[in-house]
Amino acid sequence: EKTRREMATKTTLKEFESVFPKLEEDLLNWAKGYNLPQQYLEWYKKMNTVRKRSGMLAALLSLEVNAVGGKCNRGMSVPDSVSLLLNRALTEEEYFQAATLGWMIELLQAFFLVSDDIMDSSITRRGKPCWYRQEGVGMVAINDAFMLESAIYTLLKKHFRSHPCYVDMLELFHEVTLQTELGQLCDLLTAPEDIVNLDNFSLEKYSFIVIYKTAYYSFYLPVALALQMLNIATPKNLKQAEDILIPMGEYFQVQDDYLDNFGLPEHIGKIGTDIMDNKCSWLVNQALKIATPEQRKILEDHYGRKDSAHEAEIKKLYNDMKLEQIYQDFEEKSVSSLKEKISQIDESQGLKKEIFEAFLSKIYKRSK
Ligand code: GPP
Ligand code: MG
Ligand code: MG
Ligand code: MG
Repeated sequence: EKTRREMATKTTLKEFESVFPKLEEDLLNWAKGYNLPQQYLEWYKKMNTVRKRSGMLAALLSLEVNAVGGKCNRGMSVPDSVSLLLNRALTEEEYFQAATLGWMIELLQAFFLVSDDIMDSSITRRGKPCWYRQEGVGMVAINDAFMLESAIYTLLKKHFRSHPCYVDMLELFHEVTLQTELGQLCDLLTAPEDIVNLDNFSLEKYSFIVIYKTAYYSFYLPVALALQMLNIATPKNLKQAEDILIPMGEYFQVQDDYLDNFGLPEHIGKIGTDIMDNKCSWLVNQALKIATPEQRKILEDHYGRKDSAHEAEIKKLYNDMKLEQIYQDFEEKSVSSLKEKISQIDESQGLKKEIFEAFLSKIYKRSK
């Protein structure tokens, strides 16, 4: 007899990616409907010659650029969650619907990352120059980001217009986008460019920032969409999901902050910028918590300066302060508290513990 896990087969990146060309075609047809000049459509067909410049196409390609090297964890978790909720493998039609919702999360993510890299003056993303730094792109990237966002609603309308939860899905995307923007606002306002004031940082602020800028769209959104797709979302099960996915998303962003300094660019595909960007990162908050007066002075003299010699002083301090060990202890504590929360889930509301276990096992001890 097959176990539940075998029946509820997990999607693969290849399978998930195979859905994208169909959605890309929908978006292209939509652009055609607006009489997008023929030359762009032809360029688009040629693909490799188009890389740059034209808004819609660059935006689509920027997604491809981002998606191909990406893990697609957020997107793939929609079909996986739907399958676990149904306790069986999906039909072709169900898989397509769930993967389409997953791709909409990937579009949202692409919209955020293209924008975030401009705001953070980042250098690389997924092992390549950030989109705004690619030749011929520049500030067209801002418009590309807007178009990536618009593509979500084009696809939602095309594929879910007559779904009973269409309005709920629409509202969910709008709300999660606003939540992410609020988190990003606080992230940026706690990191002014030329004023370093360490008193501005705190773990309370940190927690607000990361819950909003990361946890809602990365963790809550996929599960909420899976419930809505199956038309079984209720205020109660959405709240249950939120209560566990938000702390999990917080832990995920702590990992991101840790990897910004301690990760290898070859693994994480990006070069850390948090120290130079004066970010209210988990690491600087930990350092401030245990710093001696001398160590605090080092932080004051070198944090948040756009200069790699200053950055090196902070990196050295983080090593001296054994932040790596503090992080590992935090990771173990977080994971056991998350496991405890998962074990207490009341499955009578339609949720399955395995959904959350799947999320956790994908991120535990991640190095990228
Ligand atoms: C991750 O922060 C947060 C986001 C990508 C959300 C951006 C939100 C917008 C409204 C644009 P990060 O800067 O630490 O991510 P990374 O390390 O990947 O640059
Ligand atoms: Mg960033
Ligand atoms: Mg950022
Ligand atoms: Mg980061």
